[in-house]
Amino acid sequence: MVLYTNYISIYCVLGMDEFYECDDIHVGSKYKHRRTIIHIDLDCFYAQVEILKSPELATKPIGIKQQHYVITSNYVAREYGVKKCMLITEALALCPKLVIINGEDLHDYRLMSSKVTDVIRQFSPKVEKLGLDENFVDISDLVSKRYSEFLKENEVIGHIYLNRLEDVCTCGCKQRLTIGSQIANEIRLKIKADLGLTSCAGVGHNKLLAKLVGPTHKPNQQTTVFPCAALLLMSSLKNIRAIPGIGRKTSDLLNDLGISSISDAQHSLLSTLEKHIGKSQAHWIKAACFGVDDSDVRESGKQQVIGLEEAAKQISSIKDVNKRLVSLVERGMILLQEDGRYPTTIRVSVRKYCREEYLRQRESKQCAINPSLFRTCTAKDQLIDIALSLFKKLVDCEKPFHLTLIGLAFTKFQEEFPAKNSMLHFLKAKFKEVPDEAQSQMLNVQKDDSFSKTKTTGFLEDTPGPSKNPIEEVDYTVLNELPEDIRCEVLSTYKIQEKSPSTTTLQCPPEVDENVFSELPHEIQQELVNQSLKPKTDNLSRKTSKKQKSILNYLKK
Ligand code: DCP
Ligand code: MG
Ligand code: MG
Repeated sequence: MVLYTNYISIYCVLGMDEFYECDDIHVGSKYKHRRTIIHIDLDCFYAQVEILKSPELATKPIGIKQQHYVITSNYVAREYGVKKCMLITEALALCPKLVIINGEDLHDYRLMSSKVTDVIRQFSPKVEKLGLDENFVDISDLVSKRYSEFLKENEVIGHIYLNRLEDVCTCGCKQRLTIGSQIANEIRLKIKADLGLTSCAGVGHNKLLAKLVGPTHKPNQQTTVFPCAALLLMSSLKNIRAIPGIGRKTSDLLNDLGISSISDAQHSLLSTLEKHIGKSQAHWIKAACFGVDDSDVRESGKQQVIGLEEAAKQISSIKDVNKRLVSLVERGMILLQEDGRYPTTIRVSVRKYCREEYLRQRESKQCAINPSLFRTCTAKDQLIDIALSLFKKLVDCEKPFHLTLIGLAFTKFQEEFPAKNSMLHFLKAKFKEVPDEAQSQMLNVQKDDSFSKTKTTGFLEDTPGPSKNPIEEVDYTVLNELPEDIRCEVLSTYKIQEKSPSTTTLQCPPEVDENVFSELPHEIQQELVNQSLKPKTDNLSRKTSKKQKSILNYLKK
């Protein structure tokens, strides 16, 4: 078996083309050191937001509470030993003057969080939001632009991890990361100037190293790790769980194999890891232990989940559950209104009490909801009913129960309310037999990773929501008999296009199968004919035409 120090010497000799030889695997990166990534984490985030609202608090020790815990505190309070997730009673014993502020309403934190992400996006569009106070930003393109102007005397801004900056590698990573440190400083200054918040940054050639190096100097500081110190940074971690992405479940499995430190994992046999935690996870962990991480900064769009939770010591009566679900639905509806999109799925989660902490896992049930529900004045009541029925699938209310958390989440959003006869709606119905993945590609639906991990049993999963939706019920014969003004109102309310009573036979486009074409509704036939005939004129129409053609392609012979 090769000792850890040998890896360093392998690295030093190989420089840019580094790879690490384990017993049975070469760990290397396809990107090598070409990328420059910054991880930004705001200092005592919730506390800073509260101080912005009440500046007189700045010099006082403050703690933000949720339930019975201080979930964060400012750095004045940290001087007294007040830490995150400490019981309020403990915190007050350490710091009797601690000002406690309720942090259960996340509204202001969410708002500030998106403002911070917007500031970071001004430097690069490749920004991935992580929770409320962290962002990764891939600034490789910006660094390339500045690379040609790089002067020898340019210096790293902030700390250099372990002051290690040897000229071993000739790929240009030293210059790139130096420029990266300058950009990190600019971003942090801009966040401070525009929003009044201080932050910490980590700069590295991959996400893992950037995230791990950031907290080595806190608060309001930044640190850059150069490739020559990557292995030292990894080895500084006390436990394998310190690698972001390794949770309790995986670390328990690894512990069972006798792996608890980074060094243990570096020296473990890949085949053994694969057998116990799966191939992809095994490769990822093995690489991560050597500071290798090829994961991309995934641009965050809007939130994929809008969720809220209520944690408590004991929730054990249906009355209490009802009260909490009502509050969750009310708060959730406010967030949805602010977001502006329509969810098509609702999820209820619970955490059942268990003496063994590691067994206290969340369980959830979800079902589809028809977005039209949000246009009715009974939306709140309907959502409460649905949430309660999902809850009853999770917990047998006939028997005594003890929960420590109830959560409600809305997911699978759509920007607009779909009209019954839209192309998308029609194709969605038609695609029922097409496998999920193919559908996503055709309809350009983004997959929600966090969602796929949810434990579901299929309850109501395929129910398309309340069936008595007025839009679904529109009958064109009835519609055409309505007085003109009422018909127009119905049509405009539901964005339905008027169906001509005398539909002329349309010529099937050459690329579409005649049999399929003849089965389509007239308005969709018309749309396909239009698409087929549409000339490409400008950029905009080229874009649209590309999207439409994908539907046309699907129906091609
Ligand atoms: N938070 C929470 N529950 C926790 C931990 C944190 O709700 N168990 C909230 C409060 C924090 C915010 O998330 O302000 C960000 O978490 P961080 O871990 O980044 O902590 P802070 O930003 O508060 O402090 P630091 O300066 O250490 O980053
Ligand atoms: Mg933070
Ligand atoms: Mg954080």
